[in-house]
Amino acid sequence: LDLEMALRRALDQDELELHYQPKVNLHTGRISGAEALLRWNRPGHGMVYPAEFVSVLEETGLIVRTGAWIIDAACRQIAAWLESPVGPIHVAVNVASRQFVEGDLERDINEALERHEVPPELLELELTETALMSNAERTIEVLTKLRELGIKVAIDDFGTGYSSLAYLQRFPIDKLKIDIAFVRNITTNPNDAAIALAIISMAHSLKLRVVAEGVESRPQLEYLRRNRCDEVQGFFFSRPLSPGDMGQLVVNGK
Ligand code: G
Ligand code: G
Ligand code: MN
Ligand code: NA
Repeated sequence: LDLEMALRRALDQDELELHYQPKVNLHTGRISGAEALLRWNRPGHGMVYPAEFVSVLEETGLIVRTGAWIIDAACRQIAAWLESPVGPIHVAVNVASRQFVEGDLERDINEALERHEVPPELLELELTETALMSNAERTIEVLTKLRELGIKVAIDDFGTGYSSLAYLQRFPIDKLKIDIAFVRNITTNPNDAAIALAIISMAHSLKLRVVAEGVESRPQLEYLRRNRCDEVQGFFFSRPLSPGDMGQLVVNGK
C-alpha cells in the first residue's frame, strides 16, 4: 500500500524515467534499435528497478496510466533523437495486458505519435505470450489497427508461455524475442539450444524476425549468428543506458 502511494506520487512528480538497451542487427553488425526499460528515480532510495515495482503497477491497475506515460516518453525521446545527430532509432516499449483491456492503447499511441511527430515505423510494442492470450480477441483487434499504422509488434519472453504454432499465426506480429532462459546456456545445454533453434526456424517459416535477449558472451553471440538469429540484445553488447549514453553509442558507431 505504501508502495502504491509512492508510485502514484512518482507519476505525479515525474520520478519515472526510461533507459534504453541497444539491439544489434546480426546481419549488418549495427545497432538496430533499443528496448525502453522503466526506472524509478525514487527520492531517498536511488534508482529503483522494475522487479521491485512493476507487479504493484500491474496489480493496482496503475500500469494503465504508467503505460500511457511510457509510450509518450518513448515517443518524445524518438523525436529528440530524430532532431539530433543520433537520427532515427527504433524503440520498443513493453506493454502490459491491462493496457489492452482497461486502457485505450490505440488512443494513447496515436496521441503520442502526433504530439511528437514520430513516424509509426519507429515504434515497436513488446507483449508477453500471457498478455496475448489473456484477451486474445481484443488484443488481435487492437494490434491489427496499430500494425496498419506501421507499428511493429514483438512477442517478449518467447518460449516460456503456451503459444502453439497454430495459435501464433493468428496474431498480427512481426518478431519473436527468445527468452533469456534459453539463451543463458545456449552453448552448453543441448536442450536449451534445441529450443532456441526451433524458435528461430519456426519464426522464419512464419516470416517473423527473431531477437535473442540476455546475450552475455561472444560464444552465445556467434552461436546465434551462425544459426541465423536476426538481432541480439544483452550485456555483452550493452547494459540499459541513459538516453544520453544511448545516443552517444549510436553516434560513435556511425
Ligand atoms: O530493466 P529490467 O531488466 O530490470 O526489467 C525487468 C522487467 O520489467 C522486464 O522483464 C520488463 O519486461 C519489465 N519492464 C521493464 N520496463 C517495463 C515497462 O515499461 N512496462 C512494463 N509493463 N514492464 C516493464
Ligand atoms: O522486458 P524484459 O523483462 O525482457 O526486459 C529485459 C530484462 O532483462 C531487463 O531487466 C534487463 O536489464 C535484463 N537483461 C538485459 N540484458 C541482459 C543480460 O544480458 N543478462 C541478464 N542477466 N539480464 C539482462
Ligand atoms: Mn521486453
Ligand atoms: Na524479456
